[in-house]
Amino acid sequence: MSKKVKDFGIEKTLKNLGIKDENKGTSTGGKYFASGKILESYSPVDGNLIAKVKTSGISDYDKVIETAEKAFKEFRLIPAPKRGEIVRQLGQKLRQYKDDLGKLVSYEMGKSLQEGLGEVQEMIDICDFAVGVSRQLHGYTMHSERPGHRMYEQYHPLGIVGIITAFNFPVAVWSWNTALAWICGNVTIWKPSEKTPLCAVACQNIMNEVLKENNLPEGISSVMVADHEIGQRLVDDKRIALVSFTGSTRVGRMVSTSVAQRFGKSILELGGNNAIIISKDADIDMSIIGAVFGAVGTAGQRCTSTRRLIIHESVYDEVKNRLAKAYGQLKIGNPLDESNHVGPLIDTDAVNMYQEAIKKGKKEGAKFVVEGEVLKGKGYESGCYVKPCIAEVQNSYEIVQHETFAPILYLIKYSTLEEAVAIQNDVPQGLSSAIMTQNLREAELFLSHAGSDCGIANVNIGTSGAEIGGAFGGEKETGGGRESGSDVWKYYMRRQTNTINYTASLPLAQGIKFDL
Ligand code: UN1
Repeated sequence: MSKKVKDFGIEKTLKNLGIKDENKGTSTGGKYFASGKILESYSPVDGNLIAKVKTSGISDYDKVIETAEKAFKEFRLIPAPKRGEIVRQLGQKLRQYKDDLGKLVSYEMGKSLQEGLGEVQEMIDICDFAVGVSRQLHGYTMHSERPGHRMYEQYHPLGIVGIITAFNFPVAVWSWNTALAWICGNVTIWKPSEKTPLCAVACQNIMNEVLKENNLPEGISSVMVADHEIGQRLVDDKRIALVSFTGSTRVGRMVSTSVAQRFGKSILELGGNNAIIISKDADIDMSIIGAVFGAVGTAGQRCTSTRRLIIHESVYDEVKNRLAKAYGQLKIGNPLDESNHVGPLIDTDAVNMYQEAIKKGKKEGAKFVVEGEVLKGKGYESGCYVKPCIAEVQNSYEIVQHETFAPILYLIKYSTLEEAVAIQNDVPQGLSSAIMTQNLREAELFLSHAGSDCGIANVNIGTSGAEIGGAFGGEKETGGGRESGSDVWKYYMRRQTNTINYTASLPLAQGIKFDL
């Protein structure tokens, strides 16, 4: 381990989280096992090898599924509020491990320490939320058309829930899915991103403590650090009742098709192409902060990152100049050093995509207000640090229609609000959107059926940083799924309608006569 790693106390963090130099990548709640190839996790922060993980092979996969199937039969018998108690204990453990887990997220993924800690806070919040929901898994009761009959709906657990997550939220997205899946009586199998395997092992270690302390059987919470072949197996496997997938629209399309082929259920949380409309009536100070955080937070690698600013012509130059000034003050560097605003991209492939997008944009006519650049020299040895950039574009450019996971912000000018809304909606994706305005008419129009077509629409808030209490997800090529708050638990259960006759006769519905 390099000196640099020691400087930020990473060695101690890894130890506290139970991460060794060499780890095995499969656990069903107890001892780890693995028969696949070795995966090395390098930090984008300094390019150092953090640790190795032996991945799950096919035989491990079968063992995980069989253990999960067995565990489900037991776990579904535990009353929902008691399952909530398990989730409550996970929330407590996460409070205890918050500093270490937040730091590991920052070091393995590259987001700022503040954002790493924020991600763990989202995990704690969803646990608290799920504990409450565990006492509220309710259905409707209806009046039957027949006398002496009662009708109602109830919800039952699905079985095994497969969770496939992306590198950019390497711990929180697992917890959104798993906390709800568990209170609903399901068991979960997690296939994390191969880019952030240690975050997954750390979470499983924390959950394993909870399972052990409660004498619960193996198979309720499993992790498989594995490649895409195992991922595909999970997607195709009839025994997996629900697949929750977070990732690109390209892969999501394949996942959704495969799951639909076997009539499985899926929750898709795919790409975004999120815009903030900055109106003539916007508070400009607030708009600048919202736009800059939205665009450069997590180095532009959130699915909710702000990619487009649609700015009214009367304030366009002012906003452009102030953004350029703000970008000039951004400090880019080690995300564990809290004086830096922007950390690295996840890897050099992401850097290449950033460069490609800039090149493509220029070819299409983008005019760069703040130029992009790959940073070199001291502190940037990993090769993953880039300069956030800003370009003036037309919304119709192919590159603007595309989600590039990097800090590239596009500026587009508008003159009427109807035009701004049309531009905002004129992309294939539909995750998050926002308007900055102090004008009630504009705000309400933006939120109306004639306004934003996204799953998330905010007023005087940026596009990222959603709270867990609301349903999270988006329309169109974002996939239509919803995760975390509100009544999203219903996605993790199957609905059953029950009609009970408590009379001595058997009247048929719709008044049909059938006498023998
Ligand atoms: C994601 O980028 O996949 O709203 C999730 C946000 C976070 C979650 C983002 N709460 O930005």
